[in-house]
Amino acid sequence: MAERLALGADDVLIVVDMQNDFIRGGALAVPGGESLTPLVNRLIGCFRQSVLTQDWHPAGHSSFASSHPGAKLFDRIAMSYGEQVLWPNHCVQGSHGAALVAGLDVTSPFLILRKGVNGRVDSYSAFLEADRATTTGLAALLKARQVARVFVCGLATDFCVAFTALDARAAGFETFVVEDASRAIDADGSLDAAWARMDAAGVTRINSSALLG
Ligand code: VGL
Ligand code: ZN
Repeated sequence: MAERLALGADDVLIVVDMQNDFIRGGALAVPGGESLTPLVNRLIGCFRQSVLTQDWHPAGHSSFASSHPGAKLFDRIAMSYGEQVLWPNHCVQGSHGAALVAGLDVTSPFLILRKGVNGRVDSYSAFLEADRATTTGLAALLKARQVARVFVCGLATDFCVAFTALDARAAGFETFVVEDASRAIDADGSLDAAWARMDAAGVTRINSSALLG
């Protein structure tokens, strides 16, 4: 059995993008996403500090295939900041799809961080936008709150969870991804690639049993 991790005041849970568009019936449904909420709520209950993120794009966002005439869904195109996957329209600010899923514990987390709000730059990560320069301020906020260890779960393992975990690690936090409390899009080998990057960066892969017993 895996080692049990004791949690303390310097630990934070980041729950990534548990939003209607990423579950069954949503614009960019992640397989199994709708089944995660009870487990995620149990995890939130284990942490003294937790943060929710919300993908929050203006209409016509540059990550939407519909914003690029002639482009197809899931094409990869070159943007000023690097490669961008073109997604279906999703998580448009104020829409039902952008709302946090029903039943998610939105009471305990001290922060709901909205990201991807710049119409021209995507932001998978809760820490840095895709230009790799614009910060959301989250690293500084967590450091000011004495956070040492960051645990990440939610949607999707291979995109927003992975980028958030990689940036947490790069910001100097000991970082864990709770695998069974996350679900992946897994297109074109993206899940294997994401785990390879996380392993190489020193992000630790755990299951919720390490936290819940
Ligand atoms: C996400 C693709 C586009 C995610 C967000 O939450 O993983 N993926 N926007
Ligand atoms: Zn998005």
